[in-house]
Amino acid sequence: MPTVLYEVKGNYAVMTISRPKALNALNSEVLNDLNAALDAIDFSTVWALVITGDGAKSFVAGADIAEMSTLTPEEGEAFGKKGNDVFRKIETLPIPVIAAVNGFALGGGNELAMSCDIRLCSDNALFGQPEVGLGITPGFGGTQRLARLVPKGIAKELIYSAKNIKADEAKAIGLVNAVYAQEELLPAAEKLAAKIAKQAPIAVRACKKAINEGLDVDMDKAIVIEEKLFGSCFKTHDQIEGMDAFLTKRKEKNFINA
Ligand code: DAK
Repeated sequence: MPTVLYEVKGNYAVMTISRPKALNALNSEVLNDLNAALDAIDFSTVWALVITGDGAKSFVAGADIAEMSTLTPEEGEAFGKKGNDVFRKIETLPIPVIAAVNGFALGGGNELAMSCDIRLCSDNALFGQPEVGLGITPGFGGTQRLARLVPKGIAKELIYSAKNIKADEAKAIGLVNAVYAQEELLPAAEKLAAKIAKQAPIAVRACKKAINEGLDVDMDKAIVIEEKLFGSCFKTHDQIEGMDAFLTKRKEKNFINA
């Protein structure tokens, strides 16, 4: 049985981490399945992705503690690299990725959510980086992404104290965009994915690249990144279609990702 399920719904898709007996904790098998599922996405037709966890209790309860407990330093580094490579793949995926956080997002679970572009959560969600309580540091980018997503002092407090926070606090610090009742979460995430997938995909992808790459450099360089991506949109089918629809007052647009 694959531990990652994948369903295409029109121009967006839903990927579900499914290892319910361990609250969807990330072992090597899940990381390998996630990597393979990401590699199999057909970006010519899938224009946005939702990632969620199986069940109503847990998004991902972290990296698998049983698997990690016996690792040597070398094996620990290799395990960290496997997770980091997959999470970086999500972060740099050409299309927007929405995390629908349906419960526990602890350790590697919070790190997975933070690799996505946008986070929505259920009202029973719980976020945290409990690693220091296990005698390790966050290993899938937690120290880096949390400190970039929320104020640095808050990131440090959460990481140093292994404190968990509930959905409303996650919203208050900007870790998630919105909180929903459990049964409303996936529909809301899918509605957002569908709305994104209605826009011109080449433009949406260029925006993701501009934001991600621009934030890593100073403003002078960042503006040039935007200029080049802006320029690359012109004379594409989707730019001509989008502007023609506006100028001819036409509601329906036929974007083709070219
Ligand atoms: N790993 C393995 N199994 C887990 C798990 C996890 N992270 N979380 C839950 N499970 C398993 C439990 O062992 C239990 O299995 P059985 O005993 O039934 O066989 C089953 O899921 C149900 O869990 P509970 O019975 O504990 O359920 P509760 O509702 O009572 O509690 C809980 C839910 C999420 C509060 C609790 O399970 C919990 O505290 N889980 C651990 C959460 C956690 O500490 N997560 C962070 C893991 S550390 C690195 C690479 C990566 C990382 C670090 C470094 N490098 C290479 C440097 C990442 C680290 C982490 O993510």
